[in-house]
Amino acid sequence: MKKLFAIVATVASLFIVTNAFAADIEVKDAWAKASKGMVRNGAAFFDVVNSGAADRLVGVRSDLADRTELHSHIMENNVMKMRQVQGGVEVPMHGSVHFKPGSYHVMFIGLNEALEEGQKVDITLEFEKAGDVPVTIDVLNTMSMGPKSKAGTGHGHGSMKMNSN
Ligand SMILES: [Cu+2]
Repeated sequence: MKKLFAIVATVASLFIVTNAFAADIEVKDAWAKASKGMVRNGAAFFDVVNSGAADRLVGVRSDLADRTELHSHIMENNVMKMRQVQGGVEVPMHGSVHFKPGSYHVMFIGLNEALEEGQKVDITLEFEKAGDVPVTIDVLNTMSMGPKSKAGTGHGHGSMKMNSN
């Protein structure tokens, strides 16, 4: 009986710890560009907001494409190139990281199907401490600059408002 209690307590504490980490990471405003014609690659963007200790985004996976990778853009000989991120992306304590065009992005290589405007697709971000964080992505028109121009509302203060009643 004592042993059973110990196991239950251990499982319960693991559950609490896992949830505490996951709750610290919030992924907002996730969007991707709709595919054009025969283009088989795509990119997704979002904001990672961390209300806890420093963490690291170490991977991404989806079943949308042959490969789903974390990419960044670098300037090389005055040419913008993209590279797969090595070693993950640091998410600072009580800070945020913005995945946006020309910067960090999630890259879909070899899309199984075109990304259609208005569609929602799912990916999973893998954090070193928070673990797997599922993210739903809105597919937008390629002419859009992102969800901000679409929503027309303030940005980034949603969770603060929720705490202030
Ligand atoms: Cu890329």
